[in-house]
Amino acid sequence: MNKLKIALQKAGRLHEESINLLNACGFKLSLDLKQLKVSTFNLDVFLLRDDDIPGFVQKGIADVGIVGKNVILEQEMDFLIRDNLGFGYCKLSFAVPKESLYKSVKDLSGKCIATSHPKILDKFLKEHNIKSSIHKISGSVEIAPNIGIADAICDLVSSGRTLDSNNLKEIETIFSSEAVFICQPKYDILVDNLFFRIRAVKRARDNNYLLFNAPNKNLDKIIYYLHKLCQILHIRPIADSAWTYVKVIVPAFIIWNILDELKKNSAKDLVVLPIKKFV
Ligand code: PRT
Ligand code: ZN
Repeated sequence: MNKLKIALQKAGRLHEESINLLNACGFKLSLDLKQLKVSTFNLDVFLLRDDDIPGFVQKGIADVGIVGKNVILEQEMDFLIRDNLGFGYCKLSFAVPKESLYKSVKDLSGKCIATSHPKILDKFLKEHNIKSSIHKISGSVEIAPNIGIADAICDLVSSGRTLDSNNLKEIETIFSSEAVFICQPKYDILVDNLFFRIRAVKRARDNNYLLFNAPNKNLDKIIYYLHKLCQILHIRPIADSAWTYVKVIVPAFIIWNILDELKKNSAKDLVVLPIKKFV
């Protein structure tokens, strides 16, 4: 049987969530993978530096990979991206010393910007007709203004704590990044099957299952409200009562707004359940 070959980050910010996602898709991988290649009966996993993942997929050494969108854009391999994965969120932003007067990237014309993403930065500056010099650094970019080798930085930010502790402030964002699923534009049945499972897991994570009893006097109003936001699965009047039993699938990010609205309309016995898979 052909095995699916997948490239994942060996260690670092995307490692754990990548393994968790694959396990939710039915694979059985340990979180404590020590080797650089791990095989199960249906999978070969290559554990790599994240920067090497796009090249492995582009050359066909791996069928699929999970890597930050920022890495793909920096390596100009956007054609490999199939889907966003909903973790590893960050943004590529410009930051300057807190006391500096630079308010936007336009103010950085003629200045030096340190970055670990020189290609993305160069493209952005050209598109905005800004002439700055680029100082490439592979890591610890935030140190650059403090030691006098750059006026500003262009780097990944998530919580903003690293900027703050290096006396820097964010002034503009180029783009938002997250982990992406990559493969060649033409893919076989094994990849298609994994892609199908990933979508089912993502869809399940993005939604909740909500059950409740609605008072008949407010039922029309409640259903009208839910209709615009959710997928309604089931509406069943409860015999000899003034209540109707309702089951819906609700986007997780608005669950509290929906619960508030249902409470306002005197719904009771509201139960929210996680979904394991949603196909
Ligand atoms: O060893 P390897 O080459 O595989 O790993 P790496 O060191 O290149 O990458 P790693 O593990 O740091 O990040 C992997 C991916 O996670 C990145 O390519 C991004 O897609 C994503 N990601 C999400 C981040 C961050 N958040 C992040 N905050 N990558 C880096 N950072 C760094 C940032 O560069 C800065 O130094 O964290 C610092 C800022 O964090 P906050 O929380 O203080 O803002
Ligand atoms: Zn890296």
